[in-house]
Amino acid sequence: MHKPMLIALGTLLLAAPALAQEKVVNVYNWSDYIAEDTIANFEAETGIKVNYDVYDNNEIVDAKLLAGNSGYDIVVPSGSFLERQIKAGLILPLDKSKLTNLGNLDPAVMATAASQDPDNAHGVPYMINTIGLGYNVAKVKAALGDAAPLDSWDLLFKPEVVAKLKDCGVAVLDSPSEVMGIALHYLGLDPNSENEEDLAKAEALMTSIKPSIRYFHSSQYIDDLGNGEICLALGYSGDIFIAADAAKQAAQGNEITYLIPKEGAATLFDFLAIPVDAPHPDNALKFINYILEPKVVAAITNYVFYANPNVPALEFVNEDVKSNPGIYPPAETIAKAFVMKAHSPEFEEVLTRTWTRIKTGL
Ligand code: N2P
Repeated sequence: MHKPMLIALGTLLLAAPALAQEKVVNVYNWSDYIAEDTIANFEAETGIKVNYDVYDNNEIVDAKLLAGNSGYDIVVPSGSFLERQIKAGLILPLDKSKLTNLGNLDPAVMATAASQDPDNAHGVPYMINTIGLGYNVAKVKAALGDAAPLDSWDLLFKPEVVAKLKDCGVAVLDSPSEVMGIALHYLGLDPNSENEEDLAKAEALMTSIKPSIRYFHSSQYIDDLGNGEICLALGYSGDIFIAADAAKQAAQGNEITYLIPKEGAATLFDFLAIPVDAPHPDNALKFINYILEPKVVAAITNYVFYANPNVPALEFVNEDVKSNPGIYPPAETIAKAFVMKAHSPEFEEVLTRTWTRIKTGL
């Protein structure tokens, strides 16, 4: 063979894998939502390098997907957001022939998920959350005495109650659709209402407790609750358990409890999904299939305290996690819980303006 041909062949061989698919996957996930070694284990097993970025708010991902060319191969939207993203053509249908572990998922969960992702065509349920209240037992009892409504959303939504917690610190998720949905539910209204009068009532409720809220943020409360900086947070179930665990490890006398209020909590699934313009969709499928392995997802649940819908994974979930009703809620809690639905893009805009008013007071 002549030398130039050899060079040409070499170039071709080098270029071929890059064209087929670079050994890279770009993952955009919630913060504190994976085990410490998941990524390293996946890289070692597949030789695919993971670029891993995190966020703590659905709206951020939504905006990136809408803008297009996010560069991400995997995103993890909550069901209500995924529902709208699918309708907007932003999510790639799954090539299920590549997802050999899909049968591990609980058929009941898949049936529920299909209400947001028709035919389960676009998303793989990853973790199940409730949204409730986390509180510092001693601090809240000291501030409120025996009258503390320790089983109810009143802890946050009654202005005269939450005012007594202002000094020990109150935090609320910076998540307009979820928090306003919960406020509507507390008022006895439809949490998914798009009626502007309903929204005005929820806004009035939020404004009435606003003077007692130290900040709106969707991940800062984990550390702050854990180290006693704040005493009450409206937050995601697993994050509050992470705070509780950290408080226990630190042994500084802070005991954190997670409360699913008796009036009912919001419950949701986050889904692994592939953006329609993902640069490495085949690697994304490999990543999803890896997460669907029972031991892999069980290790994540054990680390971040969110329940997963993978049936054979259950035997690898630690006993104290499995038996914790805040992580794997009993049927009666699920029955009282409510699910967020997708909002119309028009209502999202109204909601965003309302939320800004609540936060800034303007
Ligand atoms: C993880 C955040 C939980 C996912 N820190 C929110 N749906």
